[in-house]
Amino acid sequence: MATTRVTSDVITIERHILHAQEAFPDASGTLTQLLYDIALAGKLIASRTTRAGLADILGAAGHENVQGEQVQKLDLYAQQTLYQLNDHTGRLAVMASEEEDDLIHIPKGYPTGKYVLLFDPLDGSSNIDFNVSVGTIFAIYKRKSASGPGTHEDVLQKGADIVAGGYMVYGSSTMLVYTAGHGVFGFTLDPSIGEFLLSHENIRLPEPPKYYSVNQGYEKYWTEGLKRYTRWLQGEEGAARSLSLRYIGSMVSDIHRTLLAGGVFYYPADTRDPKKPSGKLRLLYEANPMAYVIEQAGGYASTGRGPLREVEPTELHQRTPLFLGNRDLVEKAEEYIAKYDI
Ligand code: P6P
Repeated sequence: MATTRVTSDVITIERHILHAQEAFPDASGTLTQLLYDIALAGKLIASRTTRAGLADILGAAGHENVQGEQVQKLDLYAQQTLYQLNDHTGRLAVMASEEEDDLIHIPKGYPTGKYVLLFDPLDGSSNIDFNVSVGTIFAIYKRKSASGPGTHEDVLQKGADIVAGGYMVYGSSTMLVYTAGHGVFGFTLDPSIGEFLLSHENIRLPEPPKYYSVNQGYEKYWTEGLKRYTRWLQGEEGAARSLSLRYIGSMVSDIHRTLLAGGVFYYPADTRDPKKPSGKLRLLYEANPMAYVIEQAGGYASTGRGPLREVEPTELHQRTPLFLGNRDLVEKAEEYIAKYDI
């Protein structure tokens, strides 16, 4: 008797990754399992960011919950969740996080593996108290050292060498967006079954783009090139069209919208503070993975003076100016900066 497949259109992230792995006969499945672990971390973090008990997500509320635990700040919860799901699996040589000063080594007694995981466990967490979407950003590399505990060399790799990367965004719904170099795929969490289901197949930056996204409150600190570039985006300076401004102040949300609606997100060098000439955003675990997603979707990511993913990192938490989105918009930024800024 022919049976109707009731689940043929239900593609879980596990099923998608396994199918994608079939294209790599020599794949050991380790990267697949690592992506599963990250998706599980996303489910656990989402359960905290969306659950009704606001008191235990509004940071360290200074009281114990019903289990007698000291309520943790959500970003520390996210950090611990990603660490504890990955420290014992034997898939990683080393980790690094926005929350930790130095390398996060695999504990003694557990095997090390061939991958490196960099992450910002909860980007934008200062917004959580205002119910603004926040996100987790991750980047996966192959280790460069031969074996044993991972090294700084394993972590300080340029974005061009990334193996897989993406983000989870905890908003009106929870989404996981990732690429492993063969297109960008989006999965939306169905809380009723606890599964990420494929909702956005092979995402491409749309044309024409709709928005530009920058904190215009800092315009008084901008260089001439940046001011003229922004006026071009607004339709002056002989631009063919004008874009609307959207800025949430939560990088994952601003870039997720850029990916789906088209446009450009930029956080330029910060001339306000000579100690931060490279802007606010971090190269290794914020800019590079987001740049990889955008470029796999047909866009381009720049420091304003050249390809972002070609920057050779020298420090774990180094910052970088960042322009990413539709290629023509980002290249126009490079043109204005080259023409007007020394
Ligand atoms: P500003 C959030 O604090 C964050 O790290 C990113 O998520 C966001 O893009 C940026 O800072 C916002 O910074 O200076 O515009 O408030």
